[in-house]
Amino acid sequence: MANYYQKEIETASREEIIAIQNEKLVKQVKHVYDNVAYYRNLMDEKGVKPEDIKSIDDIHKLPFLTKNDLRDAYPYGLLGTDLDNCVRIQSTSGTTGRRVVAFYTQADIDLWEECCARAIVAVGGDKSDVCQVCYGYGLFTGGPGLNGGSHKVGCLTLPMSSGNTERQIQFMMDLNATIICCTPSYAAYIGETLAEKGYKPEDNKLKAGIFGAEPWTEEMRRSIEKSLGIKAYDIYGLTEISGPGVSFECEEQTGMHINEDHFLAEIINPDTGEVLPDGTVGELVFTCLDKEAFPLLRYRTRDLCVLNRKKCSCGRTHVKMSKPLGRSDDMLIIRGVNVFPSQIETVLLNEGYDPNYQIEVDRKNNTDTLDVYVELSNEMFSDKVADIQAKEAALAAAMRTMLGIGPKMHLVAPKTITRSEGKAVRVIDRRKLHD
Ligand code: DLL
Repeated sequence: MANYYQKEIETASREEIIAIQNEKLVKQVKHVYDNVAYYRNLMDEKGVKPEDIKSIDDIHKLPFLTKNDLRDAYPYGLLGTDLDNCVRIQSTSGTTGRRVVAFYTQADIDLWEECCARAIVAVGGDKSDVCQVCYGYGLFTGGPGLNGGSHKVGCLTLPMSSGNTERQIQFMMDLNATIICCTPSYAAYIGETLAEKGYKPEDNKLKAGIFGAEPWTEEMRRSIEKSLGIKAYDIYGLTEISGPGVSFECEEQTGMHINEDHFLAEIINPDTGEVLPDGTVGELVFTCLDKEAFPLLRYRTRDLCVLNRKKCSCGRTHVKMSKPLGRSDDMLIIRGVNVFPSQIETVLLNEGYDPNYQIEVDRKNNTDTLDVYVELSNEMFSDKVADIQAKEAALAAAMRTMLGIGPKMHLVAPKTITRSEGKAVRVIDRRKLHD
């Protein structure tokens, strides 16, 4: 039997959800037009007035916001309220250009933490649980978001932050953690470290993990579930829209319910901006229906995914999004072929390798090169060159079938690829350095 944190809204009928969205959108557009000069200018340029937005059917009339707008408006240009009313900032881990800084009022924090609480209850969490949060704390939204959600549910919260894996394991075992929240790559690393210490998956008390903040495949899900002896659930979010909990997986594990009472989702063609029907792959766009301090309208996430409104067996009625299939900006174009890092991960895990790999793209003599470094486990390791070469050739062939191009495979010794405690860096694109 499914449990809900806010049953009424999580299982509301489509008509009820649309009525809520209509009412909130009309109010929100007015709020933004009156308070955010940057967006008012965009609306004026497009010739749209708040009165033109009477329901969610009119949403396509509004201008989009992109990450460039956030950079242009940095830091205060998209504030929807007086700075005095704000109680928090969070920020993205952006490595290039200006960081994105998002502001929150207390009401914004409450709404965000409630979304995270919904996610925790959806994986079976309640006040009897011990919830170990090993997403980073600080400017990154992962730690603070899940921490707040865990409090709201009433779990005993272990605010571990990321890193110090020895201590993570000691607390997990000594304090009987039942739910763990971290990036999937860190979960894989914790699983690997537990095994090295001689623990079997059944030795820990964990029952569920809430993993997100980076792309991960179904194969990775199965591998983590096996190594930790848990059910692994996906959670999605982005700083600009609040943080983790914009959407979350339920017991069905077939996509993430978007918290539609707060975030209105659209899928668009990333090249033309045209709105696409449900079931089509495109770029996810969010409108914050009731955030006060950072009320982004039609924000283009650059995440590519599919929306699905099929009835869910958990009883939740909110639309589900697929795992992001990649970001429109992290798709690699190699010799003209579109390659997503997730396809490489799928092949590796299907072929029995651990999820420790790195992808290197470069351009030599005007030709793109794709090299994939994959770590061998102790069991797979061999000191016979012929063995390794045969494995590399088999992997390259499997990659060619999946990707349409054959990368150069490099099998490397155990423990030579750096482990990640937060978001894993899977791709190094050296072409960018030459450009
Ligand atoms: O990563 C928020 C978060 C924290 C989500 C903890 C889940 C758990 P940002 O650092 O702003 O925020 O990065 C947002 O990360 O646009 C996606 O490209 C990617 N992302 C987030 N969750 C997932 C996921 C946080 N479950 C960007 N699967 C987003 C794939 C994800 N990619």
